[in-house]
Amino acid sequence: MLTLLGKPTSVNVRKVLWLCDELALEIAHRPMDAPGDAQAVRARNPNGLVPVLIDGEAVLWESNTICRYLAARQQRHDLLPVDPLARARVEQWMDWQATDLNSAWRYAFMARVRGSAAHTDEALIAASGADWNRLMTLLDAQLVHTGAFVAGADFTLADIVLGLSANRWRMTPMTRPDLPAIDAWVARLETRPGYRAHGGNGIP
Ligand SMILES: N[C@@H](CCC(=O)N[C@@H](CS)C(=O)NCC(=O)O)C(=O)O
Repeated sequence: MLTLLGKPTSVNVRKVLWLCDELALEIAHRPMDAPGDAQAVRARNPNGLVPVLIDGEAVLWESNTICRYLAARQQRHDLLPVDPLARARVEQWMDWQATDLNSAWRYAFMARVRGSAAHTDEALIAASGADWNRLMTLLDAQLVHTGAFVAGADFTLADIVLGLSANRWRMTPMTRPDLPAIDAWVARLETRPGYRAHGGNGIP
């Protein structure tokens, strides 16, 4: 039995929940919001962060790694191709999401959505928002290029990890450019029950 630890508001936890839906994989989800749960997470992930996946004796953390593991475990080569180049095209966008894109949005999101007292510098909020918009514009151009999904004609893990990011971007109160290819792609994602349940589910 698989168990996933992590609060359902976390984009990183929701990636895994959406993927489990795509894989028709049963998973026990523990939100870890009770007293003492933080210690239980830290005991399994030295970073103290979620998601954490437990598969029998095995414990894994890092959301994109968990997604790669589950897709490979279920031999879903449509989501994570075996061909080295096709796989790299999926992974480059997953890595871009985890590094460049995540670094860009954090300050603006913490300020505008979480109302964090540690993120009140208006110049930094503006800079974060501008960088976030710049990178989403770059993703829009990629979607114009593929005409379908992030890594090409087919739906892959890259669409799951970036679908969550796009939902967050669209739900954060800030100035955004019109990006029609992203809108069209999100409409394609909305046809998938897993996206509706865990991605565009009203939570930024
Ligand atoms: N790079 C990590 C980031 C994990 C992360 O930042 N998780 C957040 C939730 S999205 C977290 O655990 N925050 C602390 C908390 O919820 O207590 C991943 O992709 O799994």
